[in-house]
Amino acid sequence: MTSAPDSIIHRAELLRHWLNDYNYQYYVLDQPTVPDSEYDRLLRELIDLEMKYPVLKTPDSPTQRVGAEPLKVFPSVLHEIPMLSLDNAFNEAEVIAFDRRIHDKLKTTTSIDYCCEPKFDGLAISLIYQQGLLVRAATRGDGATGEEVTQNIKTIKAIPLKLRGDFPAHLEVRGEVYMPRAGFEALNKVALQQGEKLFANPRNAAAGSVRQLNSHITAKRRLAFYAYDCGKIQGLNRHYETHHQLLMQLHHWGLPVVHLIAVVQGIEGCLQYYQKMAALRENLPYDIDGVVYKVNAFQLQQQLGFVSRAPRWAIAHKFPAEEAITTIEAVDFQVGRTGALTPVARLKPVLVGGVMVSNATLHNQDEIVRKDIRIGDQVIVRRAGDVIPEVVGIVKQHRRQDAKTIEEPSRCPVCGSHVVRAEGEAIARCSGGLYCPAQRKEAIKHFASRRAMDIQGLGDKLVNQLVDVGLIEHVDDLYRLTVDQLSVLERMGEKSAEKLIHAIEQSKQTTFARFLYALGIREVGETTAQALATHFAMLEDLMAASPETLQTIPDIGPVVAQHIDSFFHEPHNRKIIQSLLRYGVHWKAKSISPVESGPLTGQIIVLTGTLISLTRDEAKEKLQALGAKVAESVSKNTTLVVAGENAGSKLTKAKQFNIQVIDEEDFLKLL
Ligand code: 9MJ
Repeated sequence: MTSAPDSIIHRAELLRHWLNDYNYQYYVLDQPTVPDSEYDRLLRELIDLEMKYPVLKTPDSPTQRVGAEPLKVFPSVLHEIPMLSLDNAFNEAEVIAFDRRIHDKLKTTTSIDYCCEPKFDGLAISLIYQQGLLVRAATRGDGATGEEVTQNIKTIKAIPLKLRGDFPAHLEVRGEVYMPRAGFEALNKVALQQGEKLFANPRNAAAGSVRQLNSHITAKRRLAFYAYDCGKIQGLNRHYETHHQLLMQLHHWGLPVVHLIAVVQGIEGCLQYYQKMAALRENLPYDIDGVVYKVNAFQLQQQLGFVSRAPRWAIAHKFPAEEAITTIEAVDFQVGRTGALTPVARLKPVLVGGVMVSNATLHNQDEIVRKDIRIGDQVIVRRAGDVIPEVVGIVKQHRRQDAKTIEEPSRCPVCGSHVVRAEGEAIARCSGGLYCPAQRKEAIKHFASRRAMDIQGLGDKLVNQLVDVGLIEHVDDLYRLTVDQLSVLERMGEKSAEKLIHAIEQSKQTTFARFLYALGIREVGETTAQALATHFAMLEDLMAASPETLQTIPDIGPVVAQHIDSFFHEPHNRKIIQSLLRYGVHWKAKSISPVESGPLTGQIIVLTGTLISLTRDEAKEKLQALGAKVAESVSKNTTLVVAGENAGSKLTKAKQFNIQVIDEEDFLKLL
């Protein structure tokens, strides 16, 4: 490569420095110092220099933002620390309950300081900076794995390619990529002129732009970014005590942080902040769909921890949902995975908060009766965030004479089986079970879904098609499919068939929790599946567990325990599970110690009796995180026994073997 004369090297350095500075002044400080034309002129000069002397290109050069060769797919990447979502509160009572839970958990009555932030309606992104350079950007994905979108993210001028000041060696910044309203309107205006499909709202436009395989297209979209959190940080030379301090530091490192953040005292302060933002909302240059409250002190955040996929120390307080009025043209009953019949209103299409809505749920027959909804009625339709739109009520004064009452069918609209409704239940169900093609289809869709077995490319339409032509009946049949069978399907070439077979093959390697979730046991969602997978070392143990044993697991009550028990007692389900395992569905056996080394490495600890301050599972997790192995029974290899209240035979045995025994107080000290 041709080396450049010193004067040129120097000029390129200067240009990079100026351009990066102008960007920072414009996007982070919100104080532009030069006109756009000057920026463009300098950028052009740098591009020309780099074209002539490619050695001059550096990863943080502003020219690196313009886009690269189109990608075929986004590589998937594992987040260093899972990216959490936020719990939602839809009214003041839920916010007050959140604050109360925090006080209860912290056992305090003094008011908590909260950091309040606007809630952006965009796409959550993780940015990794190493030695100050942006090296990786990824979407949140399912929280554990996301899609790598570095090249696209580099086109967003608000995101620094290089950090400023005294940055740590490794920094993961988290925030939201969003599309300001002006950018959104401009985009749709062009789309309209060119007869292309319009984006429904700025959120979809932002997500669609970031997930573009061609980064030249992303570069043309007017995207912006605000940072609101950090993931892993290494090599930090000072300590931060609060979330707000960290946000200020992010700002100093050159990241945009919204100026509307505020630290307030107590929940009263939060509610005042909410009112202020609700009043400001309309005049902001971007959409916000609520505000976020975060416990400000990191020490308290740590004590509060997480539940499922959200932190206990934060909540999103959503603005009220958007509503519109339209007419119900018809009502259909949809059959779900568990046979539940859901009435769905077919509406005259209407825009609700920027999204065209033509279907809305009526929930169940009791709701229809309670709200006195009839076909032909004018109704209020509401949508909030990503949830399915619902019919809230009717406009009574517009009731037409010929409005028709809605009858719940007595037979399943899909398979003709009897519809039954259990005593006291609001939900009517098709009694066809797996005889009913609708239930089978839904079970297979659920099995294949992203959070379950994650069979990429096996969408709803394809499942319907496969069941309709009789290629599959149950989930295990998926693993019998061949390329030849698939290729004859409509709109399925050999290439796509091969791809799907490959994806099905790949899905065989899964996790215990995903597998349990995929089975579609009633009321076993991801959290319960995870709790079951944590509790039981092996599937056989779970299948043999009694409802009583199941109820000892956190969050599993008598109803869920009964559903799990019935599921595993049903011969048909056992057969399908066996068949899945025979086809090679597998997961890594639970390692007793997930941590390779820690202060308790080498220790084999047994927990017995009742612990007061934490559950058995929490204690186990904590010990494992410190490197210990946690065993179920006392043996000669046991190094320590933790005895809670009413400890029994394990304690006796420990004494027999002369093994050290500690009580709960000492155990907490040990942790
Ligand atoms: C948004 N969307 O504006 C968080 N968010 O914090 C803000 N999201 C968040 N914070 C932790 N302001 C997880 C998500």
